[in-house]
Amino acid sequence: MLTLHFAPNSRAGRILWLLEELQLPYKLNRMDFHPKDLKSDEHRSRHPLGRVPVLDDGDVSIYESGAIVEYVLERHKNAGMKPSTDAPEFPAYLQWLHYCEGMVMPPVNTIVVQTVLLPAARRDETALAQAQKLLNRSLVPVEEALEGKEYLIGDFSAADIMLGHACFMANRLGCVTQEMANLKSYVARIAQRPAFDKAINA
Ligand SMILES: N[C@@H](CCC(=O)N[C@@H](CS)C(=O)NCC(=O)O)C(=O)O
Repeated sequence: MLTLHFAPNSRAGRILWLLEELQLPYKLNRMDFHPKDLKSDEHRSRHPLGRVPVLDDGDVSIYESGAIVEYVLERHKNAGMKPSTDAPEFPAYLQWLHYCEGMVMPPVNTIVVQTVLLPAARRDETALAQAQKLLNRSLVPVEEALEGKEYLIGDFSAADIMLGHACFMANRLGCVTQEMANLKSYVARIAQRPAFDKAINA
């Protein structure tokens, strides 16, 4: 049985969304997004930095959301959510899967720190403005890639689980502008998927 160590409003939602899309059975260890849970000895024994998501699968315990996505697709089920390595969409699939943590999430993290996590007195307007600018720039290629497509590589794939979730978060932070019309409708399309809805509201 798969066990997902989860906290709300976090990247753990990606894995919950994936498990729901694949209709795999799982147990959810729902923690609060709070140091009392995430930095406990018990959770640090699963993730040295006390972060989520972590997935347990029998003797296997794995962290890093992108790695967990690939692990589940390879070891359990992919239901067409990953193109085969010789498919023309495969390079774009890999690119967008990794673009999420590589390019989009670093400025998202800074924005969350500077607007939500830090007390007002310790916030840095310059760092916030830089991150907003960087996020906006990082989203431009995504906006362009979505032209004429419903999802990143055409059909829904695990690249959408990663980058689509990041785009949803960016939109929630007010960083997807009205001019980014493809991204706006992409985020709305994702939000309508029942599996996403279940994951985001867990
Ligand atoms: N690159 C990692 C990032 C994991 C991460 O930073 N998770 C955040 C939630 S989105 C977390 O657990 N933060 C708790 C903390 O920093 O104390 C992944 O994709 O899994």
